[in-house]
Amino acid sequence: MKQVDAIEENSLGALPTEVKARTFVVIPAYNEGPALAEVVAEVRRHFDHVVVVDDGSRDNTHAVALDCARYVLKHLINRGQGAAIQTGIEFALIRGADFVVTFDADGQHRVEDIPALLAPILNGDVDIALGSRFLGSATDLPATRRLVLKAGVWFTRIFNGVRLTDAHNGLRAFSRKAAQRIHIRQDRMAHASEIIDLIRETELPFVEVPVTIRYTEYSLAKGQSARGALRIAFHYLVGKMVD
Ligand SMILES: Nc1nc2c(ncn2[C@@H]2O[C@H](COP(=O)(O)OP(=O)(O)OP(=O)(O)O)[C@@H](O)[C@H]2O)c(=O)[nH]1
Ligand SMILES: [Mg+2]
Repeated sequence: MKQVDAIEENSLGALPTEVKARTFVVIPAYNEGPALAEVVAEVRRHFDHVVVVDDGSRDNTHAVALDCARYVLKHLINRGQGAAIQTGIEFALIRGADFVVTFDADGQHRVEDIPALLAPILNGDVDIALGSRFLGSATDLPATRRLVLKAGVWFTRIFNGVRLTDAHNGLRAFSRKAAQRIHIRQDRMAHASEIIDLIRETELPFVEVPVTIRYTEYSLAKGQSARGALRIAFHYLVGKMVD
């Protein structure tokens, strides 16, 4: 695995318009009505191809997405983040995307980090860039959440056989080739571990890139619990056994 240095913050201006036009940003969203409009607006200031996948939300996510996103897809039932990302990636590929970025709907990611994720792909060095909050920063990350995330890193070392600094970060970028080869079958949160397996199996070159993840009262109230993390590990291991 290669590692790249943080590239200058706010280098969105330096990213060629032509690259922005070939990039699709996939935003999986489940009951994100309160946060979604601002997130999409921030991304759309720089990238027009924003795909919101409403994952069977019960709130006004769908209506908000129709108001602000370029493309809105909908799961009729809640299937989970993995399934929502896979739906978005498939759509982006059909629409001719050359680069696909996955970006959470809860306001935790920064659009300013996208150029740093795309840079090593544009240079032809790798096909996949994974955001790492532990190479970058995590603002207001509670200690218990840090512990769970670090446990996830060790889990990945043991069960996926891959050394990463941050194994469960929703901010990622894929080349078209990588997006075509990654088929997520873990519908829920275990897809993050599954993606790492797929990276290992496909031998696609990848890199971790420093990013900032923001923790807010809103994101913490909605985010994953320690018990949830155990459930994710269980789903992943069961998925591996039935493979
Ligand atoms: N929890 C959850 N999120 C979903 C689902 N489907 C899509 N998502 C979206 O997936 C993204 C990440 O969800 P989070 O629950 O915040 O997971 P996370 O960011 O990995 O975990 P935290 O660090 O605890 O916030 C958000 O944009 C959600 O709206 C789902 O079924 N459950
Ligand atoms: Mg979150």
